[in-house]
Amino acid sequence: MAHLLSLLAAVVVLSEAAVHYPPTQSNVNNLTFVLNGTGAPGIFNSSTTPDKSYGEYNWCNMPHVREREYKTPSKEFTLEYVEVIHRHHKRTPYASNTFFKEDIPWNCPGEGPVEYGKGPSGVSADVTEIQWKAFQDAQNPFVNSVGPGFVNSDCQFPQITADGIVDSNTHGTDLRSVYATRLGLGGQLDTSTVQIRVTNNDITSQVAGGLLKGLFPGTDNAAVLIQSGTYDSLEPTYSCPTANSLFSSYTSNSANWTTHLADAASLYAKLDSVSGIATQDSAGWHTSFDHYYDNLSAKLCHQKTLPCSVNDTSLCVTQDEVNTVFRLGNWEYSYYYRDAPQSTQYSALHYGAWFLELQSHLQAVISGQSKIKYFHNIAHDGSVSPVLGFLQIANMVWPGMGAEVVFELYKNESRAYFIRVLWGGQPMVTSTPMGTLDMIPIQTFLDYIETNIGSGADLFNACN
Ligand SMILES: *[C@@H]1O[C@H](CO)[C@@H](O)[C@H](O)[C@H]1NC(C)=O
Ligand SMILES: *[C@@H]1O[C@H](CO)[C@@H](O)[C@H](O)[C@H]1NC(C)=O
Ligand SMILES: *[C@@H]1O[C@H](CO)[C@@H](O)[C@H](O)[C@H]1NC(C)=O
Ligand SMILES: *[C@@H]1O[C@H](CO)[C@@H](O)[C@H](O)[C@H]1NC(C)=O
Ligand SMILES: *[C@@H]1O[C@H](CO)[C@@H](O)[C@H](O)[C@H]1NC(C)=O
Ligand SMILES: *[C@@H]1O[C@H](CO)[C@@H](O)[C@H](O)[C@H]1NC(C)=O
Ligand SMILES: CC(=O)N[C@H]1CO[C@H](CO)[C@@H](O)[C@@H]1O
Repeated sequence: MAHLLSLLAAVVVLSEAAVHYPPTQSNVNNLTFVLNGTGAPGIFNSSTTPDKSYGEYNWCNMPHVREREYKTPSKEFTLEYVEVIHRHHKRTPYASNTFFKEDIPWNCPGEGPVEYGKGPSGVSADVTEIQWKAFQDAQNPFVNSVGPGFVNSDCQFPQITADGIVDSNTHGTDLRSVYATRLGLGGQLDTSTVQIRVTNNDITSQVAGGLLKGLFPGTDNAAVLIQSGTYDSLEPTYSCPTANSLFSSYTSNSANWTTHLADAASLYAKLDSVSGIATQDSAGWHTSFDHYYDNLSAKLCHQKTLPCSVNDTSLCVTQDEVNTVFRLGNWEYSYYYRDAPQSTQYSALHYGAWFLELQSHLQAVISGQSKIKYFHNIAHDGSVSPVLGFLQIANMVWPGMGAEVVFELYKNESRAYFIRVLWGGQPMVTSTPMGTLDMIPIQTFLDYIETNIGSGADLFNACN
C-alpha cells in the first residue's frame, strides 16, 4: 500500500504544476499605482542605507545579514549549516548598453578585472597578476556606434566597479560578524568546511575576491567552485525548453504582460528621445523595462547624473521619469516570479536543479555525511529571483545589488532539525502554508521541494 501511494505521488508530481499561492497586494504589484503613483520604491542613489531604516529596499546595495539586526534564536537551537545565495554587487553597464547614445562617461582607472592562469608554484614564482585595461581602436569599424559616454573608456563592460568591490568586502565582513563564532569559522578559507561557488559570468568572481577577504581576512588565494556553462544550476544555464515556453506564454504572449508596456507609451517615447533607441528596436528595450531600469540605476548608484540627449542638452531624463521606470521594473519582477499564476511552476523548472543541490546539502549534514558548515553561492538577479519565486515570497521585488537569501539549518537538543530562511537579513515571509520561514521543521521544507520539483529525473523529464 505504501508503495502504491508513493507511486501515485510520483505521478502527481509529474503531471501537476507547482501550487501557486498569490502574493500580498502592495504598491509594487498594483499597476495603477505603478503607472500613476509617485516616488521611487526604495533607495537608488547610494550604497548606504541609514541604520535606522536598514532592511529598506536599496537597489545599489540590498540589506543582508549583519550583527546589528541579526536575531539569534533561543538557546535550545544550535546552528549546524548555513547556505547563502546572493546577487553580485554594483557594476558598470553591460557592453550592449553602448547603444544608449548617452553623455555620461564611465571610467575604471587601474580598476580593471584581474585575470590569469596559475602554474604549480603560484603567483610571484611562475606568474604575475594580469589586469585588464579595455580600449577602443578607431580602425575597428564596429566600435563606431558607441555613445560618447563609452568612447575612450577603460572599463570592461560589464565589470564590478571599485565601489562594488568595497560593498562586496563589507558584505563578507558583515557575514563574518554573525557566522564566524556561531559556526566556528577560522580566519582562513578552509575548503574542508567552507565552499564558495561562482557562475560563468566573471563578475561573480570579481565579487568573490572582495567578499572572501571580508569573510576570511587571512585568505590570499582561493579555489572556488564553478559548474560548466552548459548546465550550470546557479546562473542558471541548463536547458529547460518547457520553462522557456511557459515563461513566454505569460509574458510576451499574454495581454496580462503587454498591457503595461502599452500603458507606458508616452514614458517610452520620452526615454527613446533622449537615448536615441529606436522605437522598433530588436535589443529588448521595448519588451520590458529591464534595460532602461538597469542602465539608469547603474548611473545613479555611482553618483552620476541622469542622461541628456547628445543632440539637445536640454532634453534630459527627469527624476520623476526614472522613479516611474523603477516602479515598473519592480512590478515586472513581481509579475514574472509571483503574480503570474504560472510563475511558481516556472521557478520550479528553471531553478529546480539548484534546489535539488540545496536539498542534498541539507540532507548530507543531517545524516552526518558532510562536514561542510558554510556554502556561499555568488550569483545574479536571474538566480535570486526564482529562489524567491519558488519559495513564494509574500512581497516580491526586483533583487537589487548584493540581494541575499540565507538558509540556516538548526538542531535542537533532541536532534530534531529546523530551517530558517532569511531575506534581507530577516525571516522570509511567504504566501505558502509554511508562512514565515522561521524554524520550520526540516521535513516540511524538504517535502515542499519534493512536492513541487520531484526527483532529478522528474525535473529533467519535465524540462524536455
Ligand atoms: C492613470 O491615469 C490616467 C489619467 O488619469 C488614466 O487614464 C489611466 O487609466 C490610469 N492608469 C491606470 C493603470 O490606472
Ligand atoms: C492600487 O493603487 C491605487 C492608487 O494608489 C489605489 O487607489 C487602489 O486602491 C490600489 N488597489 C489595491 C488593490 O490596493
Ligand atoms: C538620493 O535620493 C534621495 C531621494 O530622492 C535624496 O533625498 C538624497 O539626497 C539623494 N542622495 C544622494 C547621495 O544623491
Ligand atoms: C492572465 O491573468 C488571469 C488572472 O490572473 C489568469 O487567470 C490568466 O491565466 C492569465 N493569462 C495568462 C496567459 O497568463
Ligand atoms: C542625433 O542626431 C543625429 C543626426 O540627426 C541622429 O542620427 C541621432 O540618432 C541623434 N541621436 C539621438 C540620441 O537622438
Ligand atoms: C525538539 O523538537 C522536536 C520537534 O519539534 C520536539 O518534539 C522536541 O521536544 C524538541 N526538543 C527539545 C529538547 O526541545
Ligand atoms: C546596467 C546595464 O547595462 N543594463 C542594461 C543596459 O542595456 C543593455 C541593452 O542594451 C542591457 O543588456 C543591460 O543589461
